[in-house]
Amino acid sequence: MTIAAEPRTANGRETASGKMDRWEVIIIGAGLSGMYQLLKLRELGFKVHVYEAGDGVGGTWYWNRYPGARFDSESWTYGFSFSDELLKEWNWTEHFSPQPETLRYCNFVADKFDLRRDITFNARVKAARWDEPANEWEVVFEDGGRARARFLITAIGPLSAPTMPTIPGVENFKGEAYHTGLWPHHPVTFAGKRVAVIGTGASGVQTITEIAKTVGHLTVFQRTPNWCAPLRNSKIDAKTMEEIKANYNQIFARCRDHYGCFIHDADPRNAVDVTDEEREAFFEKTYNTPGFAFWQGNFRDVLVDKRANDLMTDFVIRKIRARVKDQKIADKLIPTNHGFGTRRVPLESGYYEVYNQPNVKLVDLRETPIERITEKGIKTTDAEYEFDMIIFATGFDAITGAFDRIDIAGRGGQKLRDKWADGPHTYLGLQIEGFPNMLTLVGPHNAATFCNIPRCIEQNVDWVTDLLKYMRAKGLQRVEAKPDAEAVWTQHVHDTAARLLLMTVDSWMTGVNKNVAGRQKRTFVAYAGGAPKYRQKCEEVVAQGYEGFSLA
Ligand code: N01
Repeated sequence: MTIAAEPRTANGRETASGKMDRWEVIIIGAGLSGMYQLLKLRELGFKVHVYEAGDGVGGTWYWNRYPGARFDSESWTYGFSFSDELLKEWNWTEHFSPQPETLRYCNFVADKFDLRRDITFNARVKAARWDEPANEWEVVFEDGGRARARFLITAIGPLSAPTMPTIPGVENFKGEAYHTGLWPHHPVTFAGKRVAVIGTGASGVQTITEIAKTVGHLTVFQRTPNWCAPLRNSKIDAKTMEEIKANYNQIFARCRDHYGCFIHDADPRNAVDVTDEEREAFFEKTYNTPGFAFWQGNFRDVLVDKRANDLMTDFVIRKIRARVKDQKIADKLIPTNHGFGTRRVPLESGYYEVYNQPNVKLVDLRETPIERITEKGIKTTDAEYEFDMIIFATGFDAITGAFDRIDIAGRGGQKLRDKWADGPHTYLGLQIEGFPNMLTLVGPHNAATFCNIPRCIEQNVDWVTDLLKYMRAKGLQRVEAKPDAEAVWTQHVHDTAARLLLMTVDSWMTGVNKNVAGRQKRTFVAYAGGAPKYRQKCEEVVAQGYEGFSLA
């Protein structure tokens, strides 16, 4: 069994093996952050180049083309805000855009700003090494090609290192096998097939709901159930799109003020302070509002006060019970080890109803764990199942995983993966002591990982662009976080997360991935202080002459 995206053909510039390219700035990754960073630096006349592992732009939206993949941010809050022209020209057709439309958007941006001429595709970075005497980075590609630059900007995404389960025999299955995060480019059909899905995170929930519409028979292998909330997607007609365009300024201003840059403001009241009737009515209202309203726009105490969270959780239990006919199946679908919203909430469009279909079976791995994967299917402790296809919706080595997959060596040959062995240490989630001139867009400890991501990408990219502009103006060639600034920021990240209920449960947000050695201990890998506070801190650092950085 091989899981890999299609063999790829280049549509950009080729990396010739044995060749050495030279730039002022290298960006790794042509997802949204890499594309915008390229544009900003190119506008300022920097000699900048992007290297991308795939054969097209789009990052997450390039790789995650599994059935049912779509936004859970409102489309019109997700697009880039930096260009009025782009905002005017692009029309979203659904409030929560499906993956093919989002990938079209990424390509539209690349075409409009003629980005491809500065991107090399099919160039997976294998290693990056800081050359102290030369004061520059050398990057090595899988095909043996090399490139050098004064600055290295990682735009490699927080969820871009897919992980397979460490189940014995996983490589033996002879049927079709796909990972949601490496979905092939050719059409995949489900009609008449016996399909298994392992994993019930956001990718699993979307995939299961979509393929249940056409599948012959579906078996879902669930280890930990997740709390889901309804997405409530709908089409955007031409008139609504015009209204959205007329209101973009207000929409982005509202996102700017929100903790995670969504349009769902938390209610200023505490769930524990209102009457039962008021609380129930508000829960009902937000549950019926599209998007993350129920999670992000709920009472202000539901994610920090266990009593409030229990009330919210109880409401969702009643919803699940009402939607699933067989209460024994509902029991399995209701999480018991964490409260609502303390893990990333998958948004769904008929997920629970899938389990009312006669051709869908739920296997609870807490009762009957998988023993091994066989040539024909999956063997649990109580049964052996045969399948035509297995879909691995088993997630990612999140946030630090994509860094670990590149052999990054900084000053004195120190390996980044060694420095981060017990969790990341960063300054502002943008720079790392010992790794001069390397900037990490959407890196660990950065508010962007916990955000309606393009909103925070724009902040990250603008900040990095200003830094490079400042350095050029002052004739500076080297930037590196000071050890004490890094220690203080890292401690602040941990302190900020400590009060959150999400620190009480294992998930990718708390740095846990049972399929990856060394990822068993909880450590908060994003920044939980919220985007407005993060932005303020970044601005203060600049106002103080890049306080906390050594500039030389
Ligand atoms: O990954 P996950 P994901 N045996 O880690 C299970 C974003 N996203 O790809 O919880 C059996 O959430 C694992 O079980 P457990 C979003 O931020 C966004 O679904 O470890 N099961 C879990 O159920 C999201 O949070 C969108 O017990 C195994 C699942 O696999 C993030 O990406 C859409 C197993 C992994 O869930 C990651 O989501 C999709 C094993 N050995 C994703 N190993 C949008 O809507 C793992 N599992 C924009």
